Amino acid sequence: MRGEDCHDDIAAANPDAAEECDADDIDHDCDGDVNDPSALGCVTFYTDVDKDSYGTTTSQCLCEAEGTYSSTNNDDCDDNQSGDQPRGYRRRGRRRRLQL
Ligand SMILES: [Ca+2]
Ligand SMILES: [Ca+2]
Ligand SMILES: [Ca+2]
Ligand SMILES: [Ca+2]
Repeated sequence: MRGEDCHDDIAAANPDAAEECDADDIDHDCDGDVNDPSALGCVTFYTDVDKDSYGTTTSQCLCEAEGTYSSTNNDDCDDNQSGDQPRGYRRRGRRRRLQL
């Protein structure tokens, strides 16, 4: 089943066309999604959950950074969201003895 032409004024956009990355957010293949993953001209982005600009090996080819797919490298060896090192222990305030 063929979809209808979503951009009748743009010859490069029709249900048989391949999605292309473009600055004008044209839905080239008429699937309702502009600049789909793996579109022509896409760039590989890696997930960077802790936002230190170093990504992991989880990747998608996208037209632009999207969500956690924001890094162009996969150099992060530790991409945990909390940048803090785990504390060994927490000092507790002294408990007051309750006299009964
Ligand atoms: Ca068209
Ligand atoms: Ca599309
Ligand atoms: Ca497009
Ligand atoms: Ca990271």
